[in-house]
Amino acid sequence: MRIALVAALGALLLLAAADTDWSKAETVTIIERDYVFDPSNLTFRAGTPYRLHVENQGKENHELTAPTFFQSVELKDPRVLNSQRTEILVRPGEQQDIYFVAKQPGRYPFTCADHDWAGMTGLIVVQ
Ligand SMILES: [Cu+2]
Repeated sequence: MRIALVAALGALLLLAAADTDWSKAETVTIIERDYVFDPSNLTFRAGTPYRLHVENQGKENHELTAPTFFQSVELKDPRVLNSQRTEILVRPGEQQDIYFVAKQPGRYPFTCADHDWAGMTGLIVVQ
């Protein structure tokens, strides 16, 4: 009896994790230019689904490189990131969406891996 109850609870927890309603995701837009993120500071609430809309309005490729952040979130579709799950590439004039739920409050610095030397950096805060 107790084992069945534990199994049922486990199944419920799994369902809850898989049950994120992405249609309710809040959109946050970040623009990439040569060589800056606008805005460079982003704040998210843990447990809330977001659509992070990344637009490259520059003339060069830009990444949004955030290894610790991307490891710590639930992603709707990890395939939008690179295979190491550390960054997303957006080509000039293109845009990408990352749907995620942040799990862990904290401060997560990010960069464009190609242009951190030029000051293309920012900070994500999860509350
Ligand atoms: Cu860049």
